[in-house]
Amino acid sequence: MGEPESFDAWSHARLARVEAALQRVLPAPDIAPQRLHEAMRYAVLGGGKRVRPLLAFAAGEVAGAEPDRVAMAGAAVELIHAYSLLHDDLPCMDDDVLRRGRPTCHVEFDEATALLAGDALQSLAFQVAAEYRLAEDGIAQLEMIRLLASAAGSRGMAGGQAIDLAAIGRQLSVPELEFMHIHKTGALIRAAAVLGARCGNGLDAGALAQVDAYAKFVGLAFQVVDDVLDADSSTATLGKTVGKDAKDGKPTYVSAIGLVRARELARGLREEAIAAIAGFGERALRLRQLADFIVLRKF
Ligand code: GRG
Repeated sequence: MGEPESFDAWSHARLARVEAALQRVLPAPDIAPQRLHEAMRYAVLGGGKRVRPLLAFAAGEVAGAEPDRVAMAGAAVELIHAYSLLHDDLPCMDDDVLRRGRPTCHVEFDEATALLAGDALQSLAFQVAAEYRLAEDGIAQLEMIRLLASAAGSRGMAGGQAIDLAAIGRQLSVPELEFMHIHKTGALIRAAAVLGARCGNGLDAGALAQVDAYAKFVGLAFQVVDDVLDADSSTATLGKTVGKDAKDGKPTYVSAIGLVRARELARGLREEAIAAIAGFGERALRLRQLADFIVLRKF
């Protein structure tokens, strides 16, 4: 066997598959109601790192999953992610005007359209998860849909957002920050990896738990790095308003422990993530590379 392709080549090929899946499932802009469909497409197709679908692909490789299935599972997760960013940017939440280097959806369209576009993206995610074959049998697929719903709901991402909103103006301890982010950002990242693994049928419960543990550490590392970048990067590089969390009185890892220790924390979480999947050997190459990408990223 020759050298594996570079991480860049691997991720470009998977990104192309996810974009194709998203293009396929999003309603065309000329279908009525046109403005709503245009807003949905604007929120989803305007860039983004697609970290969650890439995690699904990397975990899918451990489980021998078919790429077409993983692309649809990854697209479903990305639709939920796009809805969450869209609603997070609304005036009743973060009230932000810039996302992925462009005006946020409610600025480009209007608030009511943006709200509805988020609602419709969430519904579309579950439609996709139910409509396309993701697993060998219906029971396995039902469990995947349940997992996605639970990760997006009040015991997952939406719950984390509620904790986040309630924390404005308070400094949280590191365990409190961790609790918030395990829900707000971590739940969907974990779901992405586990769904990718479940698209294959090669992993038993113990191995799935290892993928989940990896994704829990990676999800936290992702958030710590997000806080570091928010304090130490530029609006031009990130394509979103930097320093906004501090300005809005939101607790962050940087405000809790400072930049240097936050960077150390991210590196430590990366090591824990990689240790969690040590048993998979070379099959976990892409999971290891993604952990590196998440911790070393500059945007
Ligand atoms: C509104 C129910 C509801 C939830 C919103 C995820 C979230 C909850 C809000 C996003 C706020 C935020 C900036 C969190 C920091 C981590 C994060 C999720 C960053 C954005 O994700 P990326 O970096 O974005 O993957 P791209 O644009 O690359 O897709």
